Amino acid sequence: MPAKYQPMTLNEVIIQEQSAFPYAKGELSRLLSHIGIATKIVHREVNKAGLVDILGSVGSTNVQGEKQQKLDVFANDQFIAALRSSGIVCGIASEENDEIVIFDDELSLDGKYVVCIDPLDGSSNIDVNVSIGTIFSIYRRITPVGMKAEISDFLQEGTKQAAAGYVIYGSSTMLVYTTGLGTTGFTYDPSIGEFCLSYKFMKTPEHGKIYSINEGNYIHFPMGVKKYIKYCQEIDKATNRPYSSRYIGSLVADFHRNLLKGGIFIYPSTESNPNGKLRLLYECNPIAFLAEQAGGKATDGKGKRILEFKPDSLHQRVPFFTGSRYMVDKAEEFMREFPDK
Ligand code: AHM
Ligand code: MG
Repeated sequence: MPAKYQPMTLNEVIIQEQSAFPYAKGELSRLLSHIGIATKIVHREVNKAGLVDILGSVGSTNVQGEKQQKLDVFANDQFIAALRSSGIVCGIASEENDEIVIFDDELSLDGKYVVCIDPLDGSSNIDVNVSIGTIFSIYRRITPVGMKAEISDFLQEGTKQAAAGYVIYGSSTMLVYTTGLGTTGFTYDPSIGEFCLSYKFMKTPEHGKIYSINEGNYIHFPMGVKKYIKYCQEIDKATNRPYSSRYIGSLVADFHRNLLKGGIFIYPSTESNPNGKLRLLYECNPIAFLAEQAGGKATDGKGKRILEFKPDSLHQRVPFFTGSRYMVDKAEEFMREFPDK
C-alpha cells in the first residue's frame, strides 16, 4: 500500500511557530498567510507566461477581454492588494514604486506592520522561462498605531525585521521564510493548492564549491573580488578547488541553490555603481536574514553585516556578499588584502 501523503502546510507551521510567542496575537501569522495566498496567484500567472503569445501579448486584450499586464506589474498589484486587504499592514515599499504606498483605511491604520517587497525579481529572466522570485521583508512600524505610515517605518535596520522570505518560481514553486526561529522551506503542491513543508531548519554548508557572480563585469570589479575569483579557479585538492561557477541572474534562484548546496553569491561594487546593483530594503536585507538564520553570512564585503546598515533611502543599493560562512570570510580576506584606492 502506498504511504499516506500527509504534508504539513504553511498555515499549520506558521500557527505552530506562533505558539513559541505566548503573547502573539496571530497578526504576523495572518500576514504570512496573506502573502502565501498572493503567492499562489502569482505562481499561476508565472506558469502561464509561455502562453502570452497565444492569449495576447503585453498591452493587448486577450480572448476574455482582459488587458494583458506585464508579469512584474501584475505581481506588484497582486501583493499590494493582498496586503491592503489583510488589515494588518499600514503601508508597503515596493521595488516597483518610487514612493511608499500608504494604506489609510480605518482597519489598516491600526496595522502594526509594514512590508518591503520586490514582487518579481530577476526581470531579465521573466520573458525567457528562467527562474524568478519574490522577496519580502516585514517590520513592526515605529510610528504609533492609528497614524499613517511614514518613511521612517521602512528605513529600519535589517536586524529589526520581524520576518522575511522569498518565493522561487522554478521547476517547482517554493516559499522560504524566517521569523528568527530558523529558515523553513515549503514546496507548492498544485494538486492540493498548498505550500507543504519540505525543509525544516535549513542549514547551509559552512564550506561550498560554487561561486556566483556576473563575470562579464570582471573588468569593473574591485581588485579584491578579481583576486578572489582567480582563487576560486585555482587547483587545490585540499579546498576542493577549482570551484564551479553558476550564475542564473535571478538573485533568489542563485541564492537558493547556494543555500542548499553551499556557495557564495557576490554582487560587488563596480566603477560605475559604487554601491553595486542590489537594493538593501527589498533584496539584501531579507536574503541576509534568511542566510544568517541558516548559518550563513551576508556582508558588504568589507566586514559589515548587511543587517546592520541603517538605510537612508528606500531604493538604496549595497554591495552584497552572501552564502557559506567560510567562503564569505575568504572573499573578505581578499577584499582586505587588496583595498581599492
Ligand atoms: P531586478 O530587480 O531588475 O530584477 O534586478 C535584480 C537582479 C537580481 O535578481 C540578480 O541577482 C541581478 O539583478 C542580476 O544582475 P546582472 O544582470 O547585472 O548580473
Ligand atoms: Mg529586484
